[in-house]
Amino acid sequence: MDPKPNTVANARTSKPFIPAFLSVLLVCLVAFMFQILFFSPISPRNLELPPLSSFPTNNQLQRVTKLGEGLKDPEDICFDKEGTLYTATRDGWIKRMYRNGSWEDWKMTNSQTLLGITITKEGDLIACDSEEGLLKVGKDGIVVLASHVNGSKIRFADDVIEASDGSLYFSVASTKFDLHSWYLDVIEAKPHGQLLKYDPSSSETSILLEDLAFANGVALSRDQDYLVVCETWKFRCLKYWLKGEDKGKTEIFVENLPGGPDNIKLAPDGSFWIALLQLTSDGLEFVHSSKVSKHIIAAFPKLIKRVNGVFRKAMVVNVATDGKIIKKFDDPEGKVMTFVTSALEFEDHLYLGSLNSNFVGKLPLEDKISKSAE
Ligand SMILES: *[C@@H]1O[C@H](CO)[C@@H](O)[C@H](O)[C@H]1NC(C)=O
Ligand SMILES: *[C@@H]1O[C@H](CO)[C@@H](O)[C@H](O)[C@H]1NC(C)=O
Ligand SMILES: [Ca+2]
Repeated sequence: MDPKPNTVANARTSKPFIPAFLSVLLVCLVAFMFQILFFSPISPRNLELPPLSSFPTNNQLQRVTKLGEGLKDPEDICFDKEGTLYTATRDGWIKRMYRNGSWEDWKMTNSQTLLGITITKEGDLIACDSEEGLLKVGKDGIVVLASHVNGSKIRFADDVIEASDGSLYFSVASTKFDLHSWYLDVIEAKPHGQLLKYDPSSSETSILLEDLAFANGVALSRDQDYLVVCETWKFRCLKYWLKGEDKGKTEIFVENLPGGPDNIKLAPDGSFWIALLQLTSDGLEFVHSSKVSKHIIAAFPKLIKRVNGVFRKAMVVNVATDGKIIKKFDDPEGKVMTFVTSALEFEDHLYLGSLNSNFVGKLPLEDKISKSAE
């Protein structure tokens, strides 16, 4: 066989072959992009990320002890009057841990979409079900308290708190996206969140605030004169006045947080603990500056894991009533905990919930413990 004629033939055909190949590739690419843009589930907007935090990073969250290992993604925690800890897990159980450390499968809700929980004065547990709305779990079994507001189904209820008059204030993270595609709300960067109020005397639910940027944690101030609601992808929390001359008005409580605020809890001293999601990274900074990359990520959800830091780190902050950060605890490499969504102070310890851990974290607050020992 003589390879020469072949080589000549190849040389002859390769010339028109390359432009033809390229144009086919180009057509495919254009069709592909058209497909991605045309069928995109999002209509995105660019977003500026907050400046880098000057607060130094530490390893404090790596010191947690693990409670109830085997729990499935305990997003939130609360305590009742007896000091029993409750958490809702992804398998549908509300589980609880007695003071003596023993755990009990308390109630089966048959819901895989439970998020924020709180205990009422009456001793019932209220849970946000991101598909059903607001649930009451207690002596009477499981009751849906609120499933609709202003004629629309309540979607993606996220966190709830009870005021002393029995009103339940709760957040809707997004009226457009659901729990499983929460990151689409983040990369779309348009506000679809709400703050709602359930009035137990009329059983009515009303809208207090709309157009919130992924409304997440809600907490009441110690005097219940205002409520704080977190806007995750705006890296800030808002103060909504419940009493006084500013009643019904909203102002910024804290902004430029070093992460996206998830749940927020009132601390015994009147300050707040906020769990922060790692929604800043070089990758995300690029994504938030490019609508095309947002559409591509929406078409290939697996890409989000590459730029999304929530599965790689954990961070919580303690914020004073004037909005200043007092303390910050990190697990910067995600060695022990990642995706921490809740931080609750109880008897000189911080209890931590997470959407990517199989336990509740417990961290001694050394400064408080040494103070009470003095
Ligand atoms: C812990 O306390 C609960 C409730 O009082 C009780 O039912 C349980 O048996 C106790 N467990 C242990 C190991 O003492
Ligand atoms: C309630 O629904 C009505 C009719 O759909 C609408 O016009 C109104 O703006 C809604 N109110 C709020 C607070 O969203
Ligand atoms: Ca939450």
